Amino acid sequence: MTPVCLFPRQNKNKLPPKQICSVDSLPRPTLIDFHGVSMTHYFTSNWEKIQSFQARPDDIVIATYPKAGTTWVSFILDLLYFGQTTPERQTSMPIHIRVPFLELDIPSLLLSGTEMADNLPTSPRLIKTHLPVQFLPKSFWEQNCRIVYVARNAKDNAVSFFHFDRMNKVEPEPGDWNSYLQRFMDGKMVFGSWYDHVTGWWEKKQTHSKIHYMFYEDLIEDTGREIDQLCHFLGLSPSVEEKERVRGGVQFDNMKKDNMVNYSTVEIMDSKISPFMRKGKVGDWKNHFTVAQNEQFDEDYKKKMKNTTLQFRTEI
Ligand code: PPS
Repeated sequence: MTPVCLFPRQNKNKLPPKQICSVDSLPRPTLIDFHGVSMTHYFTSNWEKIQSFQARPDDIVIATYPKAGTTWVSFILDLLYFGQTTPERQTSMPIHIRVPFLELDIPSLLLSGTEMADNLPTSPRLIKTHLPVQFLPKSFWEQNCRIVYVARNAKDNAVSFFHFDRMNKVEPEPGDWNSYLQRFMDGKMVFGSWYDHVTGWWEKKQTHSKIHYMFYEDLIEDTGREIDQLCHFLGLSPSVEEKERVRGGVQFDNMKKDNMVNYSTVEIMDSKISPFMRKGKVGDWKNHFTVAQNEQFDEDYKKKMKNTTLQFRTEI
């Protein structure tokens, strides 16, 4: 069996890779019903440690439904905080090590997300999660941590998730697009229903001032404006030049060719099937939805979203 390295060799202060088995020996997981939310065991097997995770007041949580722009915002935050002080991070440390994925637990392949977060040497610590709001470890609320939530319109989110599930060997088999879209509408996806996720965090934001709720479509429309608003929320005041450097660095084409943020070093993902940095557009759903699928989706969407003030743009 060939050992597989999820991470390139690292320097001191960076966590060592853990490599016990080959990715190919891991079967694709099946969905389980976990307290009413569809999940796979890769995100629930470490549940006690996740729930008892000790947050620090300056931790920053990047919370999203999968494929909403997590990596984009993670990279923006990483550059804002550490781009100038420790530029070597950008060339030697993949983004999933800089910003650990709290609930990820594949013991035979890598350190758990909680271990990686516990060992982060940075201040603040940037921590990624896809957990629905009701599952966020209570310590983050107790410590009154800042939370950046990113949401993306349902149609593009579903398309991006479909291609991700095709290429990611630790996701459930996606099946064909038509059945996948039906599962998306039924909430039978890893991390559950998109509708519950985005509205659950939206409702929480109405009473919790430490949540900054962002939209992928706004980031596409005007990345600089969104960086300004993020800085305001975080209490950061970078120079105009620094903000411009961040804005330029996080453009899709730059991230796509940057091995430290494009997940090409992560062997559970097969970028020959579909690259992680796939299209990065608003409206790609039009290349996937048939007219009938679109009508059915819109009708169902209206029912599911009728009680929320949350609005999305499916084109800009
Ligand atoms: S994950 O696996 O949940 O962390 O994925 P996530 O990072 O949330 O989402 C991946 C999608 O975000 C797109 N992306 C970007 N779009 C535009 N500009 C930039 N800089 C950018 N960075 C990431 C990425 O291409 C995925 O979307 P699709 O539609 O599949 O291309």
